[in-house]
Amino acid sequence: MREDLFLKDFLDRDSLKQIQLQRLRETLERVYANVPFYKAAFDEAGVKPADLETLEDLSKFPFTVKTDLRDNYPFGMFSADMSEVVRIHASSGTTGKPTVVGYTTNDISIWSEVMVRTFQCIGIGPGDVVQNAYGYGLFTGGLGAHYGLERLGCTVIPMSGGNTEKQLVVMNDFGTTAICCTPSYFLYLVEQAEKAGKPIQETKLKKGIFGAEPWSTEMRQRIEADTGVKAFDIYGLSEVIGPGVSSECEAQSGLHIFEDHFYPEIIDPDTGDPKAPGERGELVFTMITKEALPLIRYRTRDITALHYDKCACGRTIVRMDRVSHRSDDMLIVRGVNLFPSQVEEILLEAEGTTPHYLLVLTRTGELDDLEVRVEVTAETFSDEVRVLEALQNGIRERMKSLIGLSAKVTLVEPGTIERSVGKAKRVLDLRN
Ligand code: DLL
Repeated sequence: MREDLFLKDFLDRDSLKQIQLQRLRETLERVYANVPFYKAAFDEAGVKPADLETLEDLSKFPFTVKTDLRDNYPFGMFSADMSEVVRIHASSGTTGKPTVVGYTTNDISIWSEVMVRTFQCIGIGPGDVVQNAYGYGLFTGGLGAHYGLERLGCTVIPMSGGNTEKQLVVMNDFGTTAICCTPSYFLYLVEQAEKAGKPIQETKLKKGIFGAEPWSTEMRQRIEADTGVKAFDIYGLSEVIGPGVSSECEAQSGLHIFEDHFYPEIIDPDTGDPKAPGERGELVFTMITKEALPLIRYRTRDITALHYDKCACGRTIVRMDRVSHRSDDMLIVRGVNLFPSQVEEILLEAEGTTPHYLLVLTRTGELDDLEVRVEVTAETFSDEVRVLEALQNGIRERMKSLIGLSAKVTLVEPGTIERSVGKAKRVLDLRN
């Protein structure tokens, strides 16, 4: 029997706010009673759960940051007894201990609900054969998408990440109609499919459910133009639930946040002050229905803006702009602030490049050097030196005029930059 979870995306905003307020109150009570960290943090800020009379009052409560989870490693922030925790996931991060998250039975049910709503946004349902190439394991991508797909009634192929040859065999033989993976892994699949003589265009694949890493509008255009696969952006993070926090719909004008479960705010990342709708800033979430790990005002570090007007698809839930970068992704090169996404846009606007690139940072004495390595297509690579030089100069000049930075641009042979099966690595910082 099909569930009408769908309707939850179309509530009138006043009813939605009532639901949010009620759930927010219950959550504040829950963490104050169960989590020593929150008892101490609220007491120190001089606030009690009962002080929340309106949604705006949430700004009186303290933020939670990633290091709070690390300091209370592994289960110190949990709000449920371990006997009620039925699942653990973790995100590795680049340094130190992983961030550990937990779920009760009810949390798992909410997670599959928001994943169902994600796939409904994208227009996937029973009859679709979905190849799930997000990693299964401690990473939330694989199992998160899996439970949603099953609950929705799709045919799910639990591939996990990697094993590229087999992915392509399965895609052809099982008639995959939609694929879940990171956009960078999809690019790799496209490339390998071509090499194997059976391009993606010749398969039944129609839709890609891409997320877990930043990717630009230019990247989407390339994917759609080159493969005919419609590329949808889905967003989430382990600390909030995993994938299923927000998703694009078929109108593709921002990602709908499932805000009856995850209450969003935008703040100024430097001062912590709230920002108005439409203004860009750091995205902050309070999980208002989770039991095992409801975090209060969790700072994601992801930069975006919120839009409350009704979407062309009719959904009333708030939309966020696609996340092009995190506040902690920023590189400072010779005093110039730079996000890898800015370079990606410049590279993909140029004719003859591929979406495979790497930024390499080195230091000579006190001076930073930036090298932009980008793969070019096989046809471009075999072009005359004059053509290659023109491409190189063009990119260098765009970098200089748009970002204000002189960079060395190196055009490299197709297939020479390392591919990833999960999140892509775009920066190699050798400065320290
Ligand atoms: O990446 C959960 C996920 C799995 C989302 C599958 C979508 C699909 P974490 O490993 O905890 O969780 O990483 C979360 O990845 O704070 C963002 O910085 C980034 N991120 C996730 N989705 C997107 C996206 C999963 N669509 C961190 N666009 C987040 C840009 C994204 N960045």
